[in-house]
Amino acid sequence: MTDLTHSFMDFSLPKIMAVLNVTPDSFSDGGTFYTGNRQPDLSRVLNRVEAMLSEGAHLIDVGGESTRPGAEPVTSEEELARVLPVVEAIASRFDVPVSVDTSTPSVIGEVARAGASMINDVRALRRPGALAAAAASGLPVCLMHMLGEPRQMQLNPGYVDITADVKAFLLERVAACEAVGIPRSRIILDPGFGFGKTLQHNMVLFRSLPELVGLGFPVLAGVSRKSLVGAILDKPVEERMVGSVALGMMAVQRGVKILRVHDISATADALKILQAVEG
Ligand code: 8Y4
Repeated sequence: MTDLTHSFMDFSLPKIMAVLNVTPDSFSDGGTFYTGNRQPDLSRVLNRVEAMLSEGAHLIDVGGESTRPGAEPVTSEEELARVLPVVEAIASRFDVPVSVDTSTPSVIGEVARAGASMINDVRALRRPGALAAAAASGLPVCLMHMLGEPRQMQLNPGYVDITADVKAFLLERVAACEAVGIPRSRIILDPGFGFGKTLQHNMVLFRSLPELVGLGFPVLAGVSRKSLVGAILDKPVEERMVGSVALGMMAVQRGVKILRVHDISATADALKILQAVEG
């Protein structure tokens, strides 16, 4: 484990994970780094990363697969072509941990070699070969709860008890990790807001964040610009910053240690206020 990985697993203060989408069809952050075809424009990516760091990002989450509802799957070759050059470029030029939003075993292996510091898997290492690849990488992993697959996850999500179901799912994935030699000290948990959940499910799950935190793992949460914010405010994605930051601070007050966000400087300011008051 590198020093970078070590310092990044120190959660005495909450951390800002900044979203860096390298998909040609990303809708949530407006910007695309694609000019021509297959590969993102690296100089533009690096400029964006520099800005993210100056705004207060602690961790950059690079994603090459669109996980928005209804999105078509990409091949592992395509995903690798999007993500690997970006991870290499960031890791070699900046002293910031890079997390990679991927479920693909070959991508896990390649980005680990390229200097990534964490694997962020919305499928919680359920793809065949993903557990073994993550174990071999030696990297920390974020295990996220999702009901079904992005293509159909919002069609008719149903739970017996959303909080109990999410906890049981995550604990089963923790056990699967431990069985392949990924130690508990390398595991981060995430309830997966918006992934196969109605507004009502998201709200109940949000209120039970302290219970999830009580499992003893660092908890990551992504609420930034999501439909739960939009549904509460009745606002489109480009008008959800304030609501996202407000909900993010409430998550931190409930024990969340990593916030996955689009609006970095606004989140950094809000966290400073929170810390100044709470000491
Ligand atoms: C507007 C903006 C509407 C963004 C929807 C979205 C999470 C995640 C995503 C999360 C972890 C997204 C990759 C979905 N969300 N990883 N990834 N936790 N660990 N949707 O909540 O941002 S992508």
